[in-house]
Amino acid sequence: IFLVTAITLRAQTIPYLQRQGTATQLIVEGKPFLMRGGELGNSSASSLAYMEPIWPKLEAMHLNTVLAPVYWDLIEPEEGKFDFSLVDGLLKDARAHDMKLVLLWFGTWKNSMSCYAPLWVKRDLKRFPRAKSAEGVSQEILTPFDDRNRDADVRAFQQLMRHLKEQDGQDHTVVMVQVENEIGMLPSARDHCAAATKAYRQPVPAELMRYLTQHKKELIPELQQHWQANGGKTSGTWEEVFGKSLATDELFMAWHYARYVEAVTAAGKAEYPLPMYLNAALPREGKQPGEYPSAGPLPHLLDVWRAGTPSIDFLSPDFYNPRFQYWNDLYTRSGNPLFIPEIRFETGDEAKAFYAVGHYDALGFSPFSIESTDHPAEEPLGKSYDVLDQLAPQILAKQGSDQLDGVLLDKDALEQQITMGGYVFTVKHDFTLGWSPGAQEEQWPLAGGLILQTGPDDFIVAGTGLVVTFAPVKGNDLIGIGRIDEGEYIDGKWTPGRNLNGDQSHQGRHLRIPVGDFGIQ
Ligand code: N0T
Repeated sequence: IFLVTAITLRAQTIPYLQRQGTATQLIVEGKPFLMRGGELGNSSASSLAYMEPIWPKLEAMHLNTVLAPVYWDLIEPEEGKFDFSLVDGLLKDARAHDMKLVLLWFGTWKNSMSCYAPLWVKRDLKRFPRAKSAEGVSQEILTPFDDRNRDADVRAFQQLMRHLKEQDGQDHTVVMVQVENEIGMLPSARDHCAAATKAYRQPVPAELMRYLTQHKKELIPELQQHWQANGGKTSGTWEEVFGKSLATDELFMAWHYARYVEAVTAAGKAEYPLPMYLNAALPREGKQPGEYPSAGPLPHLLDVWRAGTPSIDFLSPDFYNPRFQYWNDLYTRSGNPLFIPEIRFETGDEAKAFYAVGHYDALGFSPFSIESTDHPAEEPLGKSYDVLDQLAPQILAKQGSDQLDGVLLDKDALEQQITMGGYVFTVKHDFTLGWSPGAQEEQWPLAGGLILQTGPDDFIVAGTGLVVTFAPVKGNDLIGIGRIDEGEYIDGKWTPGRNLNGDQSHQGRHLRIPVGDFGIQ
């Protein structure tokens, strides 16, 4: 009886984050959960009928998680009168298709703007004041420098989380919540409304100064430099402590956005404490604050957001520019777990998914506008997700350890080495084999995969477009291939297909998963 009770209680715990070695994992129903996700186009979830033909597509691509917006204007059409029919419909349909949901709170800010604020907010410029540009022009952006804006969002988000607890507190269909969407100030680095300028002339808040002082040794270098370049003062106005610059404007703005978001998040978590995170639009190179959506949860502001939003669990990048490794490296500093809530849905995602999960221990991966394909069964992403689905128990068991790693290869980065279990694995792009059919092509698809150690001399290689050779860590002893089997995990059980030898292993020289194949060996 005790055992049964313990299991029942365990199954009823709300999803939460848990450290495993150097990784952070999402625990759902007591077990780690790898999100094979996709984000819906912004307006799709506003109609359950529109969603109907989408669900089978998501299933065909082997998703287990859908990122779907909840729209403030639609759930609170009149102040204080809530309509959760869309949310309830989404919960019901997600359950029917065996999908988990990550809900995106399109509240005060959506890609900088306040387009999802209800009409009763939009219309009342007096009660709900807007941010202003440096030229004093009002923007369709609710200013974070007014408690009435914040409190309106707080009340709505609170109701949403209370409703989720009531409707989903047992089922746990919703596993995480994103608070707001791509917060960022435009077209100036900071808000210039009167309240903002007043706040700007105040001393830097003690909470931020305390955080910076206490974490002085492990601050991200960009912030450290910005602070130290001006003498590293521990009190004074924003200009006294950080100097007068666009970067200081941005830092100031980030702090105030963060405080607003913290109030919203904390109020929501007090109702129903699901893991909550923020996402950011990544700036293009060479842009100054104000020219890109500024002051959002960007890597150079990581510590400011950490200090300002203790209730937020992690910060996440949205990928619409090509520097995948660069931004992931920046986002995984000082223990920030990686989750990719958005990435342009395009060729190459199928390789990046393996890399994110294997190399960065990502919580999940989620291309944007996931329903936009007409051929879901042929999508390469779906083939990766199928492999990740089969391997999830093994991957999740190894995340955070040195028995799992990932690779990402293209024409500019043809090979990568991984040291694991006393061996060096050299992983090359399949097209580096001159006889590979695509080797002569101008464009090479991305190749990617992961390696996982299952025993002293046993490894799993999974992915697409890879050729792997083996060497000892030291010396020049001969390291050979004992045996290679391809196969599948069916209901968690390894089911071998061919034994790969002869030409398939280049007479024992390498392991290969050709471009176009998605395999487990
Ligand atoms: C994303 C999506 C959606 C180098 C864009 C990306 C989504 C939002 N914003 O379709 O609107 O809701 O989070 C902004 C990145 C701009 C492209 C930069 C090109």
